[in-house]
Amino acid sequence: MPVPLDYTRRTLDDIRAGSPEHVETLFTDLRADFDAAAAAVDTAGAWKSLRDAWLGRKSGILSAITDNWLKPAPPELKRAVGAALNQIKAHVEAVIEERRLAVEASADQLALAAERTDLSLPGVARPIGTRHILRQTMDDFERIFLSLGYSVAQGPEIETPYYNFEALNIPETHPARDTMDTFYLDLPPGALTQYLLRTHTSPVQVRTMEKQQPPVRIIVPGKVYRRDNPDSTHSYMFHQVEGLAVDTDITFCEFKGTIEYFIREFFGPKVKTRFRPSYFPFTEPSAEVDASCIFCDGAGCRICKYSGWIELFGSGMVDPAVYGFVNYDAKKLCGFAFGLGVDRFAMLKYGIDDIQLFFQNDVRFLRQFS
Ligand code: 2NL
Repeated sequence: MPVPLDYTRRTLDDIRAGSPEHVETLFTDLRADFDAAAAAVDTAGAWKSLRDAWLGRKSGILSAITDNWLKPAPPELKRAVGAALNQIKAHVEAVIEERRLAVEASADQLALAAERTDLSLPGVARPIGTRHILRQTMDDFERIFLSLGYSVAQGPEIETPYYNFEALNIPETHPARDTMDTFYLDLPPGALTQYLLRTHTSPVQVRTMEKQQPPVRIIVPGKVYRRDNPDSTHSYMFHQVEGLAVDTDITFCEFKGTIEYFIREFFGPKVKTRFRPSYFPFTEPSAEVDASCIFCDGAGCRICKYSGWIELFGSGMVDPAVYGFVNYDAKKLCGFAFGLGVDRFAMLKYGIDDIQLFFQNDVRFLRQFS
């Protein structure tokens, strides 16, 4: 804000020629000019310009007025000009300080407004995942068997024919090799061993028995693979839990009691169990385990094909031939084993009619089991 030189020159003449009243008018006009300029100040930059324009030592308006009005004033007006100058100086200094506080306060207000968090805004709803229903089902199996003193064992999904078949008493010519249509891996040139994707989790039990002397009580949850055409009850990858108990004094009674306890823990206390004779190469005797239909309580319905029973899984007393492969003494040891489809159990328990739903990962399906 440059000093209005014209104004000071004109007023200098006015002061030389004027009366005390005239001096008062000049200072009133000057004050009005300042007040208008001060009122317009709304930023830190404008405030600095105002201060420099009016209070600057060398080129400020008040310095100019001291030089141009007070010094050359005739003796009879010097007192009036001096008093008026002191007054306006005090006024200018006070108002400039006042404006500084006001500008700083409004800058603070702006900064605060920009930083303000609106606590009434709704939060961002983040979708929360759930454990997959198959994982939940396997966790249930693990909980039940851990409570009976079993441990959880795991092993490779890529296996050799020895662990997947031979050691389970399924020789090369055995028809069971065909029924469990197997994925064989391409042989690298010069490879001596054939590899395959395990068709059941039994090889993990074999590996456990190789490493550990009885007593053995384990369950083995995991993925298994079979060359099935996908439909609502088949998938080339599904989940199994197998169980194995081997000790010196295990009876068929412990076997039945364990299975019945497990079925009731899983499906509820009302469910009845029945054992039907069956055949597996790795158990003798073998039994198919049925449960009374959980949909009709055994009365007969479409799901159980009006039989009142639902086939659940296979089981049996471990065939002594299996012990031979793991250097267990078949004369002193006894045990039982079972193998069940986790996917099938989950479908029955939660009324799911298509196994493919487990693997499509549609959150509308998955989040129903949170
Ligand atoms: C089924 C039912 C079964 C076993 C798996 C097993 C494992 C060892 C020894 C003896 Cl190491 N048995 N597992 C026993 C009975 C049934 O699975 O439907 N499998 C084809």
